[in-house]
Amino acid sequence: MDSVSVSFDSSPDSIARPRHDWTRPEAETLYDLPFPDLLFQAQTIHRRHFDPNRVETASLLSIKTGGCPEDCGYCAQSAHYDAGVKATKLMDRDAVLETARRAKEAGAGRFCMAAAWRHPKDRDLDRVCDMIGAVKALGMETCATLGMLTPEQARRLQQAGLDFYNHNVDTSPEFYGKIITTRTMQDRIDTLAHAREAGLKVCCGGIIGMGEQVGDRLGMLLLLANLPAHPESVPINLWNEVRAVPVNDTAERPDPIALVRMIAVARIMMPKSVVRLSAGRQYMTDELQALCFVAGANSIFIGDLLLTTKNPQTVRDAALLDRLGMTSPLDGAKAPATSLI
Ligand code: SAM
Ligand code: DTB
Ligand code: SF4
Repeated sequence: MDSVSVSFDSSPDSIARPRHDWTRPEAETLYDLPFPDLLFQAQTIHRRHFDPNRVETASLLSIKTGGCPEDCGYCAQSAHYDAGVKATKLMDRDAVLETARRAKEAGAGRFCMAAAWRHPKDRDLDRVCDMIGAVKALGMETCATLGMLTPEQARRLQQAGLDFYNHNVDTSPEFYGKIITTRTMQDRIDTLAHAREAGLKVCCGGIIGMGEQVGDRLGMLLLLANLPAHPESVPINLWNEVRAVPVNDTAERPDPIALVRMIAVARIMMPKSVVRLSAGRQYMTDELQALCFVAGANSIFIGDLLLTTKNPQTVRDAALLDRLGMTSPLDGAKAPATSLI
């Protein structure tokens, strides 16, 4: 690997055009850089494209929980496992809108509506489109994650005012089959293409800590960075523990330094993408989160509940960002909320 060099062309042309031809040896070379060199490279690139002192905030709402026919081995909402999550029907529009209003007041810039579906039925999509229009009218960015989409469904969501579609690749192509059998990686890539072709911005990332190797984490980043267009948003989730799901048999909490290295490599390979430190912040110290921000993470979920699992309290997030002298939409929030639900 010593013979591989990764060039950091600083010409205006290279800054304007992110690469889509990353190789595994290049990703490994970056990952293995001495930590100060890696963070310096990541910070340098981060500063070209973003305010380095600012993080975005998004809030999540599970608009339809549990009973999902998919067998994702990490997920509390799969009907294949008994994680103790009660299945619910699709929420009604007014309840969703009220939660979005409170999320905005608490300092969320984006509102992400999640449903535990393999794919939406057209009848349900009508209702979700209605919710999207109403949330958008509050002046928030909108995101939805509803499972696989047809090209037509993606177009309808875009026309309803949806800004982002979240659909994760979850892990490397090689590790994928150990975690999910009911949906292929190609199915996911097809849905991402449908979202993209419909004019939606793409939010796509994955999970670490499920027992994968560092090579798998880099394999996931290579897949994302070599898509025809980089996802505008890249969520990096640390597996949030859920009982009675298969991932319990293989899960291993990653070394915190390995997480920072991975964030830094994501920042370098996808220089213009917002990298979200997503699930799993409940296990992270303030110092680790601070290092992740230095490495190029620039978005978080706020609110003490993600979908079925915990997230740090918004007051703690606001205090951390304040101690770091960083800005976020939390600064303008009316009152720091302890719960958004
Ligand atoms: N059902 C839809 C789908 O999977 O396409 C959308 C919701 S699903 C919960 C969205 C993503 O959340 C998953 O793809 C996975 O990356 C992440 N996720 C789910 N459970 C998680 C857990 N326990 N810890 C960390 N991330 C998780
Ligand atoms: C993403 O990558 N992380 C969010 C969002 N996209 C939908 C979901 C995290 C879910 C964590 C597990 C849970 O709360 O059930
Ligand atoms: Fe269903 Fe999404 Fe959970 Fe997979 S991650 S089981 S598709 S809710």
